[in-house]
Formats: sequence, C-alpha cells, structure tokens
Amino acid sequence: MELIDNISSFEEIEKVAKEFAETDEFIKLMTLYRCAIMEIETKLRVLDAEFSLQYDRNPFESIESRLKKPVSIVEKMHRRGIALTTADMERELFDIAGIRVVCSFIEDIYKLADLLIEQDDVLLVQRKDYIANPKPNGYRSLHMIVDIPIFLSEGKRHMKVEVQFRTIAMDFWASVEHKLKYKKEIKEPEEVTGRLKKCANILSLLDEEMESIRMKIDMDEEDGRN
Ligand code: 0O2
Repeated sequence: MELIDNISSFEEIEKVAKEFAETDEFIKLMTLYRCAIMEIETKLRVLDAEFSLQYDRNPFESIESRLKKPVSIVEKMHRRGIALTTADMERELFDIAGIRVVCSFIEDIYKLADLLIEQDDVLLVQRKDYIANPKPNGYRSLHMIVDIPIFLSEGKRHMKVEVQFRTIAMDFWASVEHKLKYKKEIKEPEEVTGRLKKCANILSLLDEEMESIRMKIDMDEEDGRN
C-alpha cells in the first residue's frame, strides 16, 4: 500500500487508515511498539521503587501509555508526504509509542529523565525541553524520544518511544487546553489564547512554589536528624 496522493477529506483518511491497520505488517509493528512501551514502563517503575527508598517519596504520580491511533498515523504521514508503508512509518514517525509520566515536582522530572537515559540499553534520540523553553502558547513538558532494544525469538529489534514528563500542574493545563482546542465555536480566539497563556504562567509559579516548599521541608527534616 503506497497510495496517499488522492486523499482530500478526513473520511478518506479514515478509510485508508482502516485498510492500513488491517495489514499483517501494521499489526506486527504495533505489537513491537507495545513491547517497547512495556520495556520503558518497567524501567520507570523500577526507578520509582528505588528512588522512593532513597528519597522517601515516589518520583511520579502516574504513568500512562498509548499507541497512536491508525487514523492519526495516516493523517500525519499524509501531512508530511510520507509514503504509506510500515518501513516509512517506523523510520519517520517517532511518537507511535508514547508514555506520559506525571510527577509532583520539576526536580523529579529531570532526575527521572536522567536516570532513564543513563541506562546502557537506552539511547537518547531527541530531547525537547518545553519546561526550560515553554511553547509560545504556554505548553510545558519535557519530551524525549528514546531508542530501546526489544528481544524477540528472531533477534533484537530497536524501537523508538516518546516519553513526556510533566508535573501535575502542567498535565492539568495540557489536558484542558487540548480539549478546548477542538471546540469549533470560539469567539475572540486571541482572548482565549491570552487567558490560557496566563493560566500557564500561574501554574508555572505554582510549580516553583511547591518545589520551594518541598525543599524547605526536606531541609527541616535533615536538620532534625542532625
Ligand atoms: P497526541 O494525541 O498526544 O499523539 P510532531 O509530534 O512531530 O507532529 P512536534 O512539534 O515535533 O510535532 O512534537 P512535539 O512538540 O514534541 O509535541 C508532540 C506532542 O506533545 C503532542 O502530540 C502533544 O501530546 C504534546 N503537545 C505539544 N504541544 C502541545 C500543546 O500546545 N498543547 C497540548 N495540549 N499538547 C501539546 P500530538 O501528536 O499532538 O498528539
């Protein structure tokens, strides 16, 4: 299947995506991505267990994973002019397997992300720090594309996984903004964008203050022990 030229409506993308998703190669590739997600999730859970012993707190609040939907995959490939083959899909798209890690504190995000990429079999492919450099709309998160080997009966296979790290506040903003983005009847969209940006700034201050409270409590505890 290599067509994608004559697609002009969302209904056509849905139809092509349905056919593509039913092919054996697509089903097999998605299974490999599912295995890659399991590998990274396990690594993060192991780090969580070890970190909680060392620092007496869990570095993340929740972890969620998802495989990109066939229709979103085909839409993205169509938009970027990528031929509709599983080989091109694997080579060109880095966010088919996605994991979202929600932490309480910004410091834990960087610690966890560093501990993950320090591991021998995890290779960092791309890192986008939207916490240090938020998007113009106010979006904040740390994004990493990592390469991880999975071991199959036929041999080793390297797969890419996108890991997004956020605080609870960043996650709250991103999920609400995502829902609002798809509303069709927004009057005065600039005003809405401005107010969302303001919310992002408030939440950023909230993250800083929470971090500072945690540091104070940690120091008080340390003093109490000495
Ligand atoms: P979904 O449903 O989450 O998969 P690309 O992914 O290559 O098209 P880019 O700019 O290279 O685009 O990727 P980037 O900036 O790393 O962001 C990709 C993902 O981050 C998005 O996935 C969202 O999950 C999240 N994201 C990025 N910017 C925003 C934003 O402004 N608001 C919200 N709510 N989320 C954002 P997808 O593919 O959009 O969707």
